[in-house]
Parts: sequence; C-alpha cells; structure tokens
Amino acid sequence: MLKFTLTSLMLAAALNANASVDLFEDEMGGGSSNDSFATAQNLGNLALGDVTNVLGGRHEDIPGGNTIDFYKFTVNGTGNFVLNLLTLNSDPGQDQYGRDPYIGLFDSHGVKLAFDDDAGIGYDSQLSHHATGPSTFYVGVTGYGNPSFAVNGGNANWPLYALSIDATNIAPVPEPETYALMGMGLVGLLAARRRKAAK
Ligand SMILES: [Ca+2]
Ligand SMILES: [Ca+2]
Ligand SMILES: [Ca+2]
Repeated sequence: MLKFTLTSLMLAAALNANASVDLFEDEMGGGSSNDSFATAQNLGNLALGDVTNVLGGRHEDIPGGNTIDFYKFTVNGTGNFVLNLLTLNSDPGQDQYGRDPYIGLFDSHGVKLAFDDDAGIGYDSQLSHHATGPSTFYVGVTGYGNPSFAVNGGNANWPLYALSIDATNIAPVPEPETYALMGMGLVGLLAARRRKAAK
C-alpha cells in the first residue's frame, strides 16, 4: 500500500516537473522577424513553476534594429504570473545609456490587458497578471514613448534586454492523466481497506 502511494506521488511529481528555460530572441540572431502578433516568437507553454528567460536586443546595429519585439506563450492553469524586463542598468534609477523600456501584455486577440513603464529596477518594466485558466498571451517589448506598441517607435538603442516570465504561481488544471492517477490511488486505497476488512 505504501509503495503504491509513493509510486503515485512520484508519477504526479514527474508530471508537474519545474523547468527554467533560457532562450535567445530569434530576430536578434538573424532569424524570423517578431514585429507583429502573427510573427511573435513562440515561447511555448509555461506550466506550474516554469520560468522562461529570453535575451533580446533593441539596437540599430543588430538584426531587427529598434522594431518592436513580440513573444507568445500559453499557460495551462490558474494564477498569477510575472513579467520582468531588465535592460541591464548599471546604475538603477539613472541610466546613462538612456534605456527606458515599456512592456505590454495582450490577450490571444491582441487586445492590451496590461502595460508598464517603470515598475521594475530603475526605468525597467515589470507587471503581473492573473490567468483565469488555460490561455494564450502575447508580450510586447518596446521603448518609452510608444504606448500604442507600434512597429517602430519609442526610446531605442539599448544593446540587450532580458525578459523573464515567471509562472511559479500558476496552479495547473489537472490533466486527464492526473485524474487517472488519482483514480488509481483511490482504487488501491479502497482495495486495501476491503482486504483489511475481510481479514
Ligand atoms: Ca529585437
Ligand atoms: Ca522586432
Ligand atoms: Ca520604463
């Protein structure tokens, strides 16, 4: 009985394994453009505990230049996730390089849900959002002065930025196999009770 319960727990834990993923912006590396919702770089699904970090660029000397950058991701549960955009300020609050980003969060139809200018370190951006269930989101990275998130616009020429999406607090909606495991555990428990009662 104990062995059976432990096996079920281990299997359930494996299904909910946490992951931290580090990626690069494709456009910055000379790959596909990410200047629209349709061409947003797909970061995949973020499950409970997942943190995805993207290193991107916004500078006239690199591919994509100072165009807007869009990313796309899905969550499969309910709860708050946090978007944090760092422009690697060496002197928080007074960036001598003039880096001042905006971050925007959009729903699957491209409707703006949230927007931030300076809630992060110095002039950097941070926002959190509550996912009410499995959903698709878009994140836009642009510069100060471009609240409409137009393709070209806003404060520009920061060499690099780091965008992190922290889904640590997303509670998963149980998937069919999880229900199946719970069912197996319950069947095992009831069977053990019956055997005990029969003795
Ligand atoms: Ca870029
Ligand atoms: Ca771009
Ligand atoms: Ca800002």
